[in-house]
Amino acid sequence: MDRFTERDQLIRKWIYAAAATIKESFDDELDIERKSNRNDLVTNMDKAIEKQFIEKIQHFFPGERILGEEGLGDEISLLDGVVWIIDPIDGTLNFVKQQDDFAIMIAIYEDGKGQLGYIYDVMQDKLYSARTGKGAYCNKRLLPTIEDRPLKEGLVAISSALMSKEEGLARTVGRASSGVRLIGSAGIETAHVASGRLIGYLAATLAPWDIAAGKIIAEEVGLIYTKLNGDKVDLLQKTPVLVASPTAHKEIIELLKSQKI
Ligand code: 2AM
Ligand code: CA
Ligand code: CA
Ligand code: CA
Repeated sequence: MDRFTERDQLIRKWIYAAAATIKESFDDELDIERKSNRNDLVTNMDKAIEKQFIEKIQHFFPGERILGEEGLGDEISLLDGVVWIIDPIDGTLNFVKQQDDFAIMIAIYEDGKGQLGYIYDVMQDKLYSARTGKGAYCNKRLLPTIEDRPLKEGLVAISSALMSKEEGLARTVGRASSGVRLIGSAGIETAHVASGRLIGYLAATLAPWDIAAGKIIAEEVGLIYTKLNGDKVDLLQKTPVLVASPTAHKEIIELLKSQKI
């Protein structure tokens, strides 16, 4: 058992405990605050779950740095050493409006390299996980390497922020693919690309905690995870993202170039 096996076992336990806390809160009134705009929300649950994780990490792994969306962890400007990246509730708007289609995400990077990634689709009870070099899983099922189909044979998810920024995008990508789907959780959408339900996912300005776990899982099944222009993702920057199977990825980049998006 190496040090990542121990972390893997603990993280799974912590994620299920966090999901139980969230589900138990469904009948309670939420305390909701706006962040950058009226669709960018944070609730008392986002903060409580992030706090739970941080306390556990600090207890078991004192000294390891933590980057959390709600800012209860550390200020991180370099990815040296072991860094935990946490999105306590991904899809907060879905959590508030639908009590569905939200995820808990955790990743561990070491010296900038992804090691462990987890996306837990709470209401579907599906834990997508990956350990770099050891495959990606949905619960206990090993996810096969992605089938490299052309764009026209698959469904594509687009974030609503990107849709409203680029009005023609859904039409362009929709016409070139089997169609467009919107869920509203970067984690769940990325997990669906990794499991083959979607052929690609495009999003505007995702943050490190939106990207960290999904990138590890996606790359483990052979997907290409880049910025919208095809450049490498810088994990510490907010960045537009395209994750897709290799052929579809190439096709989408070409389409975006020809549309000047
Ligand atoms: P969040 O719910 O953790 O904030 C919604 O399309 C997806 O984009 C969610 O995964 C959401 O994560 C993410 N996202 C990133 N930046 C956002 C923002 N400024 N406002 C709303 N959602 C954002
Ligand atoms: Ca948020
Ligand atoms: Ca998020
Ligand atoms: Ca979040």
